[in-house]
Amino acid sequence: MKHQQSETLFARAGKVIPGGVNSPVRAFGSVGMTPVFAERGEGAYLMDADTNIYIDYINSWGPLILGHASPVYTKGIETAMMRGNTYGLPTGIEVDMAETIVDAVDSIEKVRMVNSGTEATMSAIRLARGFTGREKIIKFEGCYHGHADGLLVKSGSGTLTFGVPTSAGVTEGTAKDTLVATYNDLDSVKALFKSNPDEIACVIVEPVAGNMGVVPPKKGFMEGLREITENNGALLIFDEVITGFRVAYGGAQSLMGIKPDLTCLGKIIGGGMPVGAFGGRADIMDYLAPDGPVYQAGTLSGNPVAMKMGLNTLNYLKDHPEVYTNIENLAKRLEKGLKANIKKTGVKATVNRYAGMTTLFFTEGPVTDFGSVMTSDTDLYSRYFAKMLDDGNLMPPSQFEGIFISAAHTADDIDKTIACNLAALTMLQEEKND
Ligand code: HOZ
Repeated sequence: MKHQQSETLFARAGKVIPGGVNSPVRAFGSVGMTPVFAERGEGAYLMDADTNIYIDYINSWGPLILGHASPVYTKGIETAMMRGNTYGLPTGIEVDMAETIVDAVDSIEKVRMVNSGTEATMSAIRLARGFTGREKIIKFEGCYHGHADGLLVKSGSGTLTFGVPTSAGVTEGTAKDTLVATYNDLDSVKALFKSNPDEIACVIVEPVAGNMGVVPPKKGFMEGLREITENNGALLIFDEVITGFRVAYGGAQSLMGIKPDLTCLGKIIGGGMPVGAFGGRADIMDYLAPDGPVYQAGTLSGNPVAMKMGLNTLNYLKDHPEVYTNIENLAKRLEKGLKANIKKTGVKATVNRYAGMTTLFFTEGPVTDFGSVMTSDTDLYSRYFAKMLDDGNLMPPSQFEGIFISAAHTADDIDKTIACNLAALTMLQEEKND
């Protein structure tokens, strides 16, 4: 495949945009390639600037649950824009959106709209601190909650990909209030509560880790977090920016039967527009200004055009619960195919899956936490990525991200990918034997 146009664009971009991209993972640096520049998308397919066409498994990193350019997202959007695309005043559609979210997610009694997942987690943490009067927080190694200072400590996603899990520019003062526990290890959480009595405001967690690759929670882990936080006067925050409206309409919490105190949302709720939200118990949410002392604001928060696209998506998902079973069935089909290929070729790899979220790790597994994630062979992943790309499959350009399947993918797409995966794994095994 030729990537001439993408290379030319990347060279231009490098002169005016740091690293040539507006978000680091997009630079394809960890797979040693220049990025593919997207030209257009349709359903499960993406066309790049060189007119190469791929089955897309990045799917904008999660928002596109109905695939690219679905008319569902954009229905009535022109009318909404022509009416005025921002006011800095409250609008009826924000109330519709809040009612829809409150109705969908059991633990959310009140919700505030923001513009990104980062804003959602950052604001939820400030609120947890304001509400409890405590300063420290617990996060898990390898979990990523956006790029606010206090959360860029031993985090995942791009920070892991580029080897800066604790970012430069985060002050020691800020980092010291972020305590780091091990995912799927309740003892590590208990130990932190024991050594920091009455100091921990909240535990923030991805109910299904998706930013160190997909790592599902072990049975009892989320229940344990609920119990520990309750017993210690701390809040439990679910970061459902990825899992919200993806693994189920009511989020991962609906599948797990857990009620966090606060939930962070993003991605799908904007239907592809930059939208985030955080919500939860009314007594906590009422601590926000203007009613309470915790300040949080945003000129474009609840933007009417973004709300329209988000609501179009959520309303469709509510009316079409089969989307979730279809996506999960496709993910199961992929998982089965990949596992069979691993067995056939003897490549040391393992597949993690939760609902429609999947990662193929180049390590024998099991992969249950940051430590086991880090045993993955990222060099093998890079070679795998390049071969899959060449054969028309756009996988995430990092070992530490998940594959996203949309409602637009078909069994035929998945079968093509499984066949390409077999070719790629066979190639890797032959290279190893040479
Ligand atoms: N942080 C996102 C992946 N978990 C990547 C966002 C992007 O580059 O668009």
